[in-house]
Amino acid sequence: MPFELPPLPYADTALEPYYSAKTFGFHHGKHHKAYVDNLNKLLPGSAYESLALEEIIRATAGDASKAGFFNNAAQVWNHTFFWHCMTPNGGGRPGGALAARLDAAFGGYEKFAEQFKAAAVGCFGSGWAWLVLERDELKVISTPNAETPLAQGQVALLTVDVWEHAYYLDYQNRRPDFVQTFLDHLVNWDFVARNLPG
Ligand code: MN3
Repeated sequence: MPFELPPLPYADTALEPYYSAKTFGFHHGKHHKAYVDNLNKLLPGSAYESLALEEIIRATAGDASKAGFFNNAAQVWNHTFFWHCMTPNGGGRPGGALAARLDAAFGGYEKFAEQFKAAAVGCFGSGWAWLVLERDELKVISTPNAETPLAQGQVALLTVDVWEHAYYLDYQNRRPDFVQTFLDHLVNWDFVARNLPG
């Protein structure tokens, strides 16, 4: 069964002016689609043909000879996850149990935001910044290229894509402005809360 490009969870204009329909046209319509198409070209006749996306990622992680499978499968997963991390009227301080978890782990929302922004801005070249759960601990990490917490025994809670293709049309070279806008106006905290186990 070939994989399909999942639709965006909102209209492509829903996050304007912070994330434009033009960027979605390329980022979802071209980049994300290319990862799906490339994976579908690799799978027939391979050992991974009947596996779920998450299983392909875990089965090929860390194996350089399977980099084509891993990179495309992980990028399909990472992008689908990223779209859900954003919502119209999102961002700012979360409420409820999540706020308490961020307070306990980072010493408050501001400290969390500072760490998340530093990880995103400091990620050299292409990659992702994440809020993850590792065992029972909340952590901010960054991963290069297609690397994903899924392959590292961590539960992904939130991510921002900091490949240039994620922000160049709207923010040009100003990655810090994109990440600040993501935190202030786009984060879907309800989605993040739903990713917390139990
Ligand atoms: Mn991307």
